[in-house]
Amino acid sequence: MFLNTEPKTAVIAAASGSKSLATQPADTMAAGPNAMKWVKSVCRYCGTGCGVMLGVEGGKLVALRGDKEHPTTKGLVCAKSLFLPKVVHSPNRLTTPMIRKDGKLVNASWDEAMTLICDKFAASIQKHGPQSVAFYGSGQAMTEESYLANRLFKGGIGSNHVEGNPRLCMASAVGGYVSTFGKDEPMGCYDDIDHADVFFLIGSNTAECHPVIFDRILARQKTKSGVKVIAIDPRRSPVGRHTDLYLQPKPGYDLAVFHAMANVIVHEGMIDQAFIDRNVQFKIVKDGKPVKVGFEGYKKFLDDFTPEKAEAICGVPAGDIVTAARMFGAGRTMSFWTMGLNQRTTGVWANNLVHNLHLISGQIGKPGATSFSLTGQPNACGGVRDTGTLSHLLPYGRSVTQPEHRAAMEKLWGAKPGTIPAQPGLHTIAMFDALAEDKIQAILILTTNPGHSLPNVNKYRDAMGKPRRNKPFVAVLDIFHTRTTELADVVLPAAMWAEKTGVFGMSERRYQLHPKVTDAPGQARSDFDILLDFAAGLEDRGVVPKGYINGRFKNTDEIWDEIRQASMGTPYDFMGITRERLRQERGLRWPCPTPTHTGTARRYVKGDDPMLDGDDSLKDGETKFYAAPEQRAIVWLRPVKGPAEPPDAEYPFVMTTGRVLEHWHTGTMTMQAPELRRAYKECYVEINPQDARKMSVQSGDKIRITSRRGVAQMKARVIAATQPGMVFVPMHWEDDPALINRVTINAFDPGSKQPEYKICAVKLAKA
Ligand SMILES: Nc1nc2c(c(=O)[nH]1)N[C@H]1C(S)=C(S)[C@@H](COP(=O)(O)OP(=O)(O)OC[C@H]3O[C@@H](n4cnc5c(=O)[nH]c(N)nc54)[C@H](O)[C@@H]3O)O[C@H]1N2
Ligand SMILES: Nc1nc2c(c(=O)[nH]1)N[C@H]1C(S)=C(S)[C@@H](COP(=O)(O)OP(=O)(O)OC[C@H]3O[C@@H](n4cnc5c(=O)[nH]c(N)nc54)[C@H](O)[C@@H]3O)O[C@H]1N2
Ligand code: SF4
Ligand SMILES: [Mo]
Repeated sequence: MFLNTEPKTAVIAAASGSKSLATQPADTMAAGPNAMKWVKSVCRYCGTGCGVMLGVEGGKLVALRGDKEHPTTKGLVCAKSLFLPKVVHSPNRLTTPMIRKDGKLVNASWDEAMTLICDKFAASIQKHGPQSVAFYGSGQAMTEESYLANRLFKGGIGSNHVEGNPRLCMASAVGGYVSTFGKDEPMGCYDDIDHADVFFLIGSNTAECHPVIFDRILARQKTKSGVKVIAIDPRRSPVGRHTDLYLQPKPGYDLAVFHAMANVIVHEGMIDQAFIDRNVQFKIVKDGKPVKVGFEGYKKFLDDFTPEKAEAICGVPAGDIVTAARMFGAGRTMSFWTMGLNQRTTGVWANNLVHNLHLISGQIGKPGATSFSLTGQPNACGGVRDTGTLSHLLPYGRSVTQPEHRAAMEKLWGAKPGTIPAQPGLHTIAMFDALAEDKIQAILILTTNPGHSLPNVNKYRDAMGKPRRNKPFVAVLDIFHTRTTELADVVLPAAMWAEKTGVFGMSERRYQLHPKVTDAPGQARSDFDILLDFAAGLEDRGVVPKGYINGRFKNTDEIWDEIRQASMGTPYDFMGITRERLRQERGLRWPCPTPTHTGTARRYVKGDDPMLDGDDSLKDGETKFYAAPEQRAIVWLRPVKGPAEPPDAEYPFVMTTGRVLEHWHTGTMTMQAPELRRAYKECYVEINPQDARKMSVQSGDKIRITSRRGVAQMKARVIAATQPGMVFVPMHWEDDPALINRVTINAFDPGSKQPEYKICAVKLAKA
């Protein structure tokens, strides 16, 4: 499924189209003017952040292989990445700007397209104020791009309507880390995998979505006897082939399992009392306010969640819950989770409850014991969460609601004091709702495809594209035509990944540079350069102060110094991650405050985290949650609540949506590689054999899926993966009638505002 790539493997040759590569080791190719050169970079796709080597020949990207010298991914890569050269040099790339005229997109010059965008934004700001314009970005944009857009919109225009797809992906994990530990981002690292005895995989199809991490887990399973893998997912994903215990709760009710595991851990003496006494506090929300309850209060709360009571709520056998808790408590445990936990109306609570298990058992801050949210996109962490490119945040742990945080950023940015609004801007769903109501009048969308990926997408496709008087102006930057570019007023062709230089920050806080190794096709330009021109255009039109951005940074290298400065003195401090070091080294993990610091493997741990240097109250290896209130992490007593739209008589099935190994999100990139496209002929819906029998459905039959919001249609795949009463549909197919987000729900977590893609009620019919 995934490959430890030797430079000789046939798979690389197939991916690259290079004949010589199949037979020759990399180092023997360095002869002649057009010889293949290998350049260190980072994979374009997921938050695992694999180190890769790019084979460049005659100015073209012709091959990709794993980077064996990479300290944490060690030469491993998965199938998707091997075909990146085909994506980059696809003949379908966008190469010219386009403008909508008489309802049709027609080619235009850069000058014409940029003038139109700047005119539209400036007119909207002048007529309706800064709150009438918005930016919608991505965890796949480079750090420098997201930072620049955030700087421009919040500090230049004065609009906090700055969002990005990490809201759909990581917001609940952010909410969980911030509410439990006081600051965002995991404290552990991939090295922990080599020390763990137990892996708890929660709502994470790690085998298909973070294959290289999964491979490292399997390697640990092979090399150390007694290592256990537990998974919890209502659907049996390919992870199940390698687990010791697989819990399948009713969709949306796994919170009961976490509480019941805590109950067993407490009652069977698997707690770490000394750790709790030093590092933990217990809180519950009463009348909208957090109240301290003490360990005794927590124990009493857990009485409602005995394994038997939990079984009644979530359907997982009590005995399995006990077994899971005992496994969890017995060794060093690493929890990994992804969208099964985050994409829920109870996403933040579910995150809190996973942290609880680690805090009461002291399974945190030790090699092999940590609570680790896996990031989806390659730069959701470094680019969006850390730079604060979301509507309520400012860079490096700052918030728009804190006057001193706004003042600090206004000073660094050279913005007029008072420019950054004190109110959070609109979160993603609210932003697209406002677009539907024509309250946002102009939006810039970059490196994301919301016309395909937003939930309840019918509504938001209309918001962006339905012709009407005063229809908001929509500008989209992409590398291919998509379900969003088809709705846009202006489309700009962007340079991608290997065509530009920038920083990606992945799950374990490692910042890595990917260099430009080839030119963008046609007239395509980097998003960074496009944003610079956009800023200059707004300065010329008087809606952003002159010189606020124009003339300050020529390229992404130049803005990096300001980005480092923005981190200085915060718990993220990476003043030591200089551009030179990024070019030389295989990335560095923050905090990394000085140019000689080697980066931080484990945060909050004395002797490792530089933030605790000089704290004499601690011995080496001891933990202090210095970012949390009173420097104690919070164990939250959260109620168990089901999904927003449980199944009922009219819509009796639960639908969940997700991913497959070979494809990336909306498919724009992976569908370019015939090898990947061939993995699946078309979209499908997984149906449990029991349900299929009742409906007389066989694999291959066409199924119509209807929700309260919309309809989609695809072929049945009868398989005992989902439980009876539940179906699963991958999100990657863009063509109707398979576009599954016409069916999904836009209900969101009240804290994180992350939508509940994982659960909605549907009915099925044979089409
Ligand atoms: N091949 C591939 N890899 C990717 C991506 C891709 O598109 N393709 N995308 C990347 C991105 S951005 C992301 S966010 C990640 C996503 O990575 P994952 O979250 O691992 O993938 P998904 O398939 O979205 O969902 C995982 C599982 O959540 C389960 N789930 C549904 N409801 C519940 C529930 O109530 N409780 C629990 N515990 N689980 C539930 C589903 O059954 C599903 O198997 O993958 C990243 N990696
Ligand atoms: N039903 C359902 N829907 C989901 C989810 C789910 O689990 N189920 N998951 C959600 C999650 S977790 C995520 S992260 C989102 C992802 O949703 P999207 O971000 O909308 O999906 P992508 O296909 O990754 O979109 C990236 C776009 O950027 C373009 N692109 C690539 N490189 C560049 C570049 O350098 N510059 C520019 N300008 N464009 C570029 C690509 O062609 C593509 O159109 O989907 C969400 N939607
Ligand atoms: S696991 Fe993720 S980062 Fe690594 S090669 Fe695969 S897609 Fe790329
Ligand atoms: Mo994601």
